[in-house]
Amino acid sequence: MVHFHREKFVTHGGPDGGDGGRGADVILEVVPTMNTLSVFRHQTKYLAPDGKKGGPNNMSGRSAENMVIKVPPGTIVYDRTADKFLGDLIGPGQQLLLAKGGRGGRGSQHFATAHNQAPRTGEKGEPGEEFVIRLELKLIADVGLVGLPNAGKSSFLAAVTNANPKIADYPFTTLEPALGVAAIDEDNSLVIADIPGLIEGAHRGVGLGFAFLRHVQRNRVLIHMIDGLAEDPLADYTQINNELALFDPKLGAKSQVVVINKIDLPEVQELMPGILKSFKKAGIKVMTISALARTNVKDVLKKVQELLQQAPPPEPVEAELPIYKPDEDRYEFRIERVPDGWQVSGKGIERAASMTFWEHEGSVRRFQYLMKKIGLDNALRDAGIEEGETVFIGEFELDWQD
Ligand SMILES: Nc1nc2c(ncn2[C@@H]2O[C@H](COP(=O)(O)OP(=O)(O)OP(=O)(O)O)[C@@H](O)[C@H]2O)c(=O)[nH]1
Ligand SMILES: [Mg+2]
Repeated sequence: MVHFHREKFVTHGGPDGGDGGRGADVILEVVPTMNTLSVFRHQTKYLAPDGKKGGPNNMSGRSAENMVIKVPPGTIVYDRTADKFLGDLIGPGQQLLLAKGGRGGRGSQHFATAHNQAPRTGEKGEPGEEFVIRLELKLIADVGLVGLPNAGKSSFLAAVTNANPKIADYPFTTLEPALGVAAIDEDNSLVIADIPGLIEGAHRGVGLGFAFLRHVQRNRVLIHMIDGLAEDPLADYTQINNELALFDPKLGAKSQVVVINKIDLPEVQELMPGILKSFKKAGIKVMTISALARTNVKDVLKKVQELLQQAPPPEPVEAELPIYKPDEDRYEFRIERVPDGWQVSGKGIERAASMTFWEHEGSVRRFQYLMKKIGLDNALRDAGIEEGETVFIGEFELDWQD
């Protein structure tokens, strides 16, 4: 605000225009109860409010309240335009500062000097930041269900959790990873991810393998489900483990509960002694269950819990949150000859132009001073600018008077 102090009996009050309030920051925050990004289908644009204007009597405007956008745990944030990773949001309450609100413009109170006691100048608020972002969700489940298609992974999830996945007698029934929550007791529950069936070549992306294996990276313990009806269960087991290890050695090293399913079927019961023998020979401990009849399923959860207690905590896939730093070359600029004048571009100078009140002489003088200080003046002269030509800076047009 540009304002002069006015009081009865005070003839010449000093400048007393207050500062503007700062604009709101846009912040992403993890809310543990969310588990999809579906809200962003409906709302795709978020505009944080401006700060309030400054008032007379040096009254600063109120800063705007920050805008907090809720996201589920496991959200990965990219700057879409630059295709740059911005952050990985995992823990409850974790925040990522996306766009900083602009600083409020300084009011006229700041512009009085020994020479100019009555400055008719103020400053506009700093422009805020604007971003196009891309959000990706990596499900965070402590436990992942892996195995070949049709092994009975979704049936197991349905047996032990509140989830209601599609189950069918053909491979590739599950097309997208999904979560279920298994209640262990009053205080404890396990989040289990049903991963679509993995096939040979999954580590190279076959059968959408990349998309699925990325989810498995976040799991701390795996339930490896094997179809008791398979021709060679041990070969199936080896194949899945190969795919895991080829995609990421750390995946291959995760603890597993190996489970042979469908023991309710008489054929499987007949095959079982042979199956158990082959696994024992290979030194692999297995559990046997029926997801359909819910036989032994609770024992699997108990074993999983035991392993979870020993498993390392989940590690973020990308290491750290980025830290916002001021641009080092804020006032770098470029000059270009254009048909009707000279185009000056540069983030800092464009920002300064947008913060200038062109109708106030003092504000314009400040801008001119900046042009001189960063060498833009001389650069334009060197480039051959002539009296009366137009200089374009951002959306502004200035007349060049030497
Ligand atoms: N008899 C019997 N059939 C089962 C059992 N578990 C699963 N099935 C059957 O096996 C078939 C595949 O089960 P799903 O749970 O869909 O298998 P999945 O591993 O999720 O399969 P994909 O999603 O395709 O990878 C279905 O017809 C199930 O009814 C079981 O314990 N006993
Ligand atoms: Mg399934």
